Amino acid sequence: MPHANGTANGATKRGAGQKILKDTAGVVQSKEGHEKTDYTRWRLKDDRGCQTWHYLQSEEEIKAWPQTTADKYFLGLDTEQPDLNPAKTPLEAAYNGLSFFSHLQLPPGNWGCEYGGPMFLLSGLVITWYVTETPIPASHAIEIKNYLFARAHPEDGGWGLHIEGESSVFGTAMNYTVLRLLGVDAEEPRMRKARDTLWKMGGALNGPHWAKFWLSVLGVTEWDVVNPCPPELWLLPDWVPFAPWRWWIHMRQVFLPMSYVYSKKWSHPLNDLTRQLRLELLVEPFETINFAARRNTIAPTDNYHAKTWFLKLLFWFLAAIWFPYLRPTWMIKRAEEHVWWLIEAEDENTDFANLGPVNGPMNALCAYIKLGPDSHAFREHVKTLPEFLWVKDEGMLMNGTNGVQTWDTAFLIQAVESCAWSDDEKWKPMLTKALEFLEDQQILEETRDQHACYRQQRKGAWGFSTRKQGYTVSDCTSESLKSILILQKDHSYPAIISERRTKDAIDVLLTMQNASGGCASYEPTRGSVLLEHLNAAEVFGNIMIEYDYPECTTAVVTALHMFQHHYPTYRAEEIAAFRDRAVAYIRNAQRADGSWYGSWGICFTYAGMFALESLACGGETYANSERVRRACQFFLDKQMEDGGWGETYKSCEDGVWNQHPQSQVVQTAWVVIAMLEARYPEKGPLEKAVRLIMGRQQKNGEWLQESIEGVFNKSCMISYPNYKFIFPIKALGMYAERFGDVALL
Ligand code: LAN
Repeated sequence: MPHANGTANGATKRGAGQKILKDTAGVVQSKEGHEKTDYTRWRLKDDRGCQTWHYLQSEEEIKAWPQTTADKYFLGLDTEQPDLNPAKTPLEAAYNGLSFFSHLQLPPGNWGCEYGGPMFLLSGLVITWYVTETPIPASHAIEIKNYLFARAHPEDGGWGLHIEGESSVFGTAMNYTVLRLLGVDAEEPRMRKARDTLWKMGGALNGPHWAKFWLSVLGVTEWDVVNPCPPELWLLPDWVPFAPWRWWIHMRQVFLPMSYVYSKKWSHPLNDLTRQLRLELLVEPFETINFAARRNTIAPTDNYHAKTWFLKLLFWFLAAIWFPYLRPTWMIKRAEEHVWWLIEAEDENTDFANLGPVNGPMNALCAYIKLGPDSHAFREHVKTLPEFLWVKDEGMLMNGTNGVQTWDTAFLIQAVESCAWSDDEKWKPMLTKALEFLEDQQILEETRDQHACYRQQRKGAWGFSTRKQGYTVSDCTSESLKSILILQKDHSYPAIISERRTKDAIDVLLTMQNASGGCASYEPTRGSVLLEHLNAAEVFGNIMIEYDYPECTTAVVTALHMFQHHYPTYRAEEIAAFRDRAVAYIRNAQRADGSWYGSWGICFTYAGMFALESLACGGETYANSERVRRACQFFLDKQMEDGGWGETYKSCEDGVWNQHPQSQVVQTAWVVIAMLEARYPEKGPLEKAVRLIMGRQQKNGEWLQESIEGVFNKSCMISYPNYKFIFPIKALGMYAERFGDVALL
């Protein structure tokens, strides 16, 4: 009989920090005693898009595996890229930018990058490693600590939901815990400062649901503090309006393993360290706390989406009546079995990569609980989890997905095309490799038990990162398809993706439209917006169902448009109807002030670029559309003195434009592209903007990192570091095509 504290599942009592493997060659210690690895020893391996970082130990290894320019760039080391001929014209600037960026292409043909931003991911991973007693390399532990300290809030020493956010209980409690598990002393000054901040916010019991979940797994809090996650919801028939299969995929795939662990009430056995953590994270003595009464306490900093009274009532019923008195044993058994079946299917369908960085560690924990530390499934998880990790100048972080491979590669191809360089001998080898990568990443078959696992059609689709992860995304499929059509049909690149395979992609896209005409991200919307009343995560908005997004819709519209140009007879009527309805959705989604709200990039500048592309694709431009003129006016009103545009991430949180004090290269490029798509007639404002983009370029062709670019769920920001190359290059190319490649600097 497995014991609730998990001892029967392989965990043993101990009081130490994380088990650490000693790969410490080259590690140095500062005067203050802070360790740092030797950055010349780190290498990124990219095996068909599966990216892992390795810390080399011996001189032989170092000789056999030299550090590449890309490695050096990611690590913040000198890339030794020469100064280029100073760019005078837009195309010269694009050329210099592409010269630099081409050195970052990885051997399989893709681009990669850090995909950080969220500050709640590492904790899931490190707690999972800790409670499963998985040893981790010292190099990793050292650099995770460095990253977290580098990203602590400069004033209060805490952490927010994301790297640019204000400190919150979620960020602070979880990252503080990570540091302690990795061996940092509670009395180290930075820890004391973070703890003070946490205590001012009321301690960990004022954290959101996910914080309470992980701390209960760790054994620091009691399970009574976690709002109930009944796995029996998975037994509901499909017609039930709130059945989990209708939820947004990221929510249901997180809820899945969470409900399993919750049902087991599995906790790591208490030891000296976790006993100590109780004192550090909780402001009251553990023994005096009524955990059940703290299920809904939450600090204002963390309460982005307050729970409704309805949800609180539901939780009360589940916690006070259903779980203790009504829940039949047969139902527990069936629910846990079914949930475990779904978890196994997810593991198998993704080769243990899992949908994302939250359900990845949770599924690993479930495999450990169910099958034990020596099971095949658990060992595969341990091998695969490092694919989420990334090393940069500040240390090691956890990416928001297992990479940005397909997405950035598809966009780069389109940026080069905008410069009319697809046939240029100089760039052909780079583009050929990029094409080969996209070919390799197209998903070629459906999942096991597609319908029973509630999976969207995927044969012919592309995902955001890799084929192994294997989740259809509407816009990733579209952008990849467009890039392939550009190279294979508009230019004479080898037709390595057959006509049938492009049609498979179209078949998938045609399943993605909502009744509104818009498209969502992973699958069409499956539930009512009323489900948002069940949003229990507190820290995010709009997470319970799929919504229509101008960005995703545009990508699909433009892909269908391009495809039809080459294959006018294939499913022609359906495509035409799809396009009309999609463009009608885009028109509808415009706000009175001419803008569109962006859900995946910050914010109005991002969505405006896509929406105007959709309208242009349907022949709607500045000359013939009041709507387009309104959109251009919205941007013109926001242009800054220096010619650029800049909005902060607060635009996403508040839903209204928040002016950034500094113009941003990426957002400026988005607006230039938007206005060119709209065929805005005057050169003046665009020329000024292009000058700004060119002026910010470094002598070696690169642009430097500015503010964070991306967002999800309204409140969490995420970095897209390659955008500072891709979109300026595209904007410069489009500008030159329209207004001529004349000297501007
Ligand atoms: C992403 C990254 C890519 C992004 C685009 C393709 C840009 C978008 O147009 C569609 C949605 C998608 C695929 C997307 C969805 C949500 C993701 C996966 C992320 C923003 C990256 C990280 C985020 C994921 C939910 C993070 C884990 C957090 C949870 C709340 C589960």
